[in-house]
This record gives sequence, C-alpha cells and structure tokens, in this order.
Amino acid sequence: MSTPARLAGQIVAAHGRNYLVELGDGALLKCVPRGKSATLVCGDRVSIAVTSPGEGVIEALIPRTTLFHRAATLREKLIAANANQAAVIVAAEPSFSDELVARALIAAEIAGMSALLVLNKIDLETQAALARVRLQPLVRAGYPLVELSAKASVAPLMPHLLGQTTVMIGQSGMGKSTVINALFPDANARTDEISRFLDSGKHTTTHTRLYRLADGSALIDTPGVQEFGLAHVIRADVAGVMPDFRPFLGGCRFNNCRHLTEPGCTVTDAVRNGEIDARRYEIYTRIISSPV
Ligand SMILES: Nc1nc2c(ncn2[C@@H]2O[C@H](COP(=O)(O)OP(=O)(O)OP(=O)(O)O)[C@@H](O)[C@H]2O)c(=O)[nH]1
Ligand SMILES: [Mg+2]
Ligand SMILES: [Zn+2]
Repeated sequence: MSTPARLAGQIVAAHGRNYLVELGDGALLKCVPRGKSATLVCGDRVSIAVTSPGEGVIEALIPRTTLFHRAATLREKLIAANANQAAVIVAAEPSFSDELVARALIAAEIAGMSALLVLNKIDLETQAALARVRLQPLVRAGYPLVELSAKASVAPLMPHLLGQTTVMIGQSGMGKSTVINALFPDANARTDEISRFLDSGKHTTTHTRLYRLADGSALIDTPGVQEFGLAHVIRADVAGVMPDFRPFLGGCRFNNCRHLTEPGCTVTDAVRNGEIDARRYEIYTRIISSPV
C-alpha cells in the first residue's frame, strides 16, 4: 500500500478544528489537523494528505512569512498568516477609534508587513470630512490613504491589492465585507447564506476568510475588532514603529528614554513644537502605559 501523496495548500477558512484548504488548482478540501498541532490560522500554507474525495488531513505547517496577531495579557489572537500588507479600514460612520487604528498599524509593522488606510463611505460627505481630519496625522506620518465608497466602487483600492496578500482589519460596520462582496460577487451569496443560517439578522462577519483575485493576489476578510491588544509588543519598540516618531529617535539624553518625563527628550521636544501630533503622542503614552 502506498502512502497518499502530500499536496501543498493554503488555509482559506478556519472553523474551530476544521479548515478549508485551497489547493494550487483552486480545489477546496475540508481538512482536520493530524493529532495535536499548533494553532493554524487563515492564510497558513500547509502540506496535506487527501483521505477521501474532498477531504484531507493537515500533515504539516509550512513556515510562515508573517503572522498578524493581536494579544491580550493571557490570550493571543491570531488573525492571519502570510499576508504582506494590512489594510486598516475606517468609515465616515460609525465613528472609529484612532487608537485602535494606531494599534493595528503598529501590529502590522511589528509583523513585518506594510500598511495602508482605507476610508470608506465617503458618500456620507459631512462625516467623511470629519474622518479625514482625524486621519490627517496618519497621512502626514506617511501611511497611504485610499478613499472610497464601497457601495459605489472599490476601483480605488485595486492598484493596492494586485500582487499582494492583504488582510483587512477594522471595527465592525466599517465595510470590510462590503468591499469583499464588491470584489467577489460569489462572496455575496455566501454571506447571505451564512447569515440566514445563523439567523442573526445581521451581516457581521464571524470568521476570517481568504478570497483570491484573478491574478493570484489574496484579500482576507476578518471579523470586526473592538480592541487591539499589543501585549506581544515590547514597550521600548513602540516609538520605533510609529513612523512619525522615527525622525526624532536616537537623540534623547538617555538611551533607554521612554519619551515620557525624561529630561533632554527629543520626542517630547518635537511634541511641544508641533512636529509630532499631540493626539498621536497621547496614543503612544496610552499604549506604553497599558498592560495590553
Ligand atoms: N453609506 C454607505 N454605507 C456603506 C458603504 N459600505 C458599506 N456600507 C454599509 O455599512 C454597513 C456595514 O458594512 P459591512 O461590510 O457589513 O461591515 P464590516 O466591516 O464587514 O462589519 P463586521 O463584519 O461586523 O466587522 C452595511 O450596512 C453596509 O451596507 C458605503 O460605501 N457607503
Ligand atoms: Mg464583515
Ligand atoms: Zn525620549
């Protein structure tokens, strides 16, 4: 008896210990991991053995290039693996947390991923103008900003997706799934089907899901987050992954300066003379003083 051939695939959805694995030819297989295994996550590349038509066993995890995650003090929450870019989405309405956005951007940088901002629902013009003002410090920090109305068109986002594996992250109601549905007409049916099945009456996403564009690039839809814990991030590293702080690092009197109340701090100098945005600095102090 010969051992079944191993095939390479990528996890496109995870439901508990059940994984949907996409093979190179696009075929989907329902898979379970063999024995006790490390936590697997959407985007993971795995080696599988087919056990019956449409089903398989995950034999091995192929090393990840990136792992995007958030972490509370005692609980780590993996979001997606092997993405090279995070798209942090906010909307004109409902109002978004600029601290959550800052935290997600920091997590992306720590994971070695690039990041971009998406402002959705610009058809709501008055609220969009306010949102734009709140995003200004991040735009000045250098993050690309894509504005769109996902209900009308997602075309402005396309050039940023091609050739990339992008994980979309943001609070509930920002429009992540609306973007997905516009890009993948098939996804629409699935969302409706799932919400009907769960009878939730809402369209809130409950599972992370990877969608493939025609050129092979991927977009990962994730459930809305209410908080973005950075318990895994060393506090001394935070300033260095905030691009608007970077030009002012390295010149402080103390080389272990936390940029709080230390004398001779070039960061607090920059805050005082307006070169670092006051709200961004407030968010920095909140993050480094928080256990998560
Ligand atoms: N006015 C307006 N409404 C939009 C737009 N895009 C999305 N919406 C609405 O915003 C609501 C939330 O959209 P979703 O796509 O479900 O948001 P989500 O980010 O996936 O939310 P979760 O799955 O809960 O995280 C829906 O009622 C959409 O119809 C837009 O461009 N303009
Ligand atoms: Mg959703
Ligand atoms: Zn300092």
